[in-house]
Amino acid sequence: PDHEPDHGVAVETSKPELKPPSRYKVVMLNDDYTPMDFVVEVLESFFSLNREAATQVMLKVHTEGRAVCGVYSRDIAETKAAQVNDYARECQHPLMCQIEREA
Ligand code: TYC
Repeated sequence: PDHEPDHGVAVETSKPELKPPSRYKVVMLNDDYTPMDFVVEVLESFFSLNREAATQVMLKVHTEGRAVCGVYSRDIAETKAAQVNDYARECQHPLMCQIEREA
């Protein structure tokens, strides 16, 4: 015969997804009011940075206006930015994070 008979085994026929999912940067923005030690504490607790790395990121935001805190899947990046913004507001600081799709 030209081809084997159908034995009823299900075969995946959908088109394979070839592109990997986009990654998103969580970017922290400078402001004039949030205390430096609060920013360091936030970077340590929400982005798993040690004191030294958190201090470096905080100083980069302070001097350059913004810095990347981490790069994640879209869901994780959105959640981290929202958690930081909610926590900062709870503590009555204007500290802000936003997310940006990686180039
Ligand atoms: N610029 C703030 C100050 O002088 C410190 C600061 C750093 C605020 C980083 C926000 O994301 C920030 N107290």
